[in-house]
Amino acid sequence: MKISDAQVIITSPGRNFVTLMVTTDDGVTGLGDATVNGRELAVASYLRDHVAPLLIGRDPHRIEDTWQYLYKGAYWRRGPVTMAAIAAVDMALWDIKGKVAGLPVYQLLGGASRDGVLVYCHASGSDIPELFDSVERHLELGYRAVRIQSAVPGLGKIYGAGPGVSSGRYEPAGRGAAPSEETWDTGAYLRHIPGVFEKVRERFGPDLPLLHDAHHRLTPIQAARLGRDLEPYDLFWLEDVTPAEDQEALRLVRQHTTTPLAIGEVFNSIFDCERLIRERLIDYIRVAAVHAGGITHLKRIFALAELYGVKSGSHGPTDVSPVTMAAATHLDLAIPNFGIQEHMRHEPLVDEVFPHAYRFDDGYLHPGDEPGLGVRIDTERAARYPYEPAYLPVNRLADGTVHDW
Ligand code: KDG
Ligand code: MG
Repeated sequence: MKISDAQVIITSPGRNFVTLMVTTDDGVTGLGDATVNGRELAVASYLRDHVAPLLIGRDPHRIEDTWQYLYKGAYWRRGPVTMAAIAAVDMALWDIKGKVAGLPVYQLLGGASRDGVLVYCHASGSDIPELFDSVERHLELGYRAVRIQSAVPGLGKIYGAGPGVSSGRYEPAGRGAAPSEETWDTGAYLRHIPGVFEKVRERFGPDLPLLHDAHHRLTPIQAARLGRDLEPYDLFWLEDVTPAEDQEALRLVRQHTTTPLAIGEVFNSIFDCERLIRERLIDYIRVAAVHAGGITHLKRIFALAELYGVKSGSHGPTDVSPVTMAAATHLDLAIPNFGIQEHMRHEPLVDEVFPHAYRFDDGYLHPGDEPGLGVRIDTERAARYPYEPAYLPVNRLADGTVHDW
């Protein structure tokens, strides 16, 4: 069996997705996600111009060898573009292997270690009543863990919360030639957020697992204070408190708080997480299959994490495609140190372009039992939605300084 074709498909059913479709000489196809939000065309070019031609004629069953070939063989290692391209190939080859074996990918990974994958949803609001409505709506849908985001008085719309942001949606601020800009004030945020959690706990009780994302916006000492101030509200995790490239920052945060810490959605290699895991500076590692080298590399990261009592918490926003959600769910079902999986519902149009076997039921995701990853792409529908430039917003302080997020 040989790879005979590798096509890059860019589609924008409400938002952009880059998908690799690998085909073998006996007609088996595999899909991989290569979407890097706001930088989609860079990965598409990397795949089309530099990777697809190298795949032709290769044995699709040699997943590890192909991974090493694309990683070590390129000389230029790591980085979101390279690792998303490798991830797409990797997912597509696991998909093919599953289809050839007649087994869902989780069976190839050792079989199910649990019956379903606990997920958390996103609730947000401009004010407390809107936030409560959002939490209630998600609980009615069956979610058993909820991430809480809130607008901050005095600030306008901030990423993922605030006037004009419908809860559950977490998209780029708009499609256009340039990113929109938002204004940020860490002091106002730190004064507001603990009160939000106090009210949420009063309303929804002590048992509901609650999470929060600080989007890398705090200094270490600010993050330490936030973690300490949130301790009475018993968070499941506090995510991305400091800029992720500064691994040492989390040591300081750790010294001041017992609030569990999670980070990793912007990581693309085991080397980005190794110190955080080995020195037990975090509790959950949040790498995504698409941004960190696919199933093969995530498996390696989670195996390292297992040694140190760190659990998985894969990134699963709407800007990763259903192919990544499927890859994550297969892995989550199989690994021993699964923690939780992020789950934002894609818009119905996205699910029409990417029909999938994974399903949400009563707070849990299950990958389904179709051979391979269990996701298809409807190429005719995909072609109806051409690429549109879209960017994440840029974050500035009141004086105009560009700020982390
Ligand atoms: O593309 C960026 C988004 O995926 C990210 O901002 C979402 O922070 C996020 C999350 O936790 O889902
Ligand atoms: Mg996040």
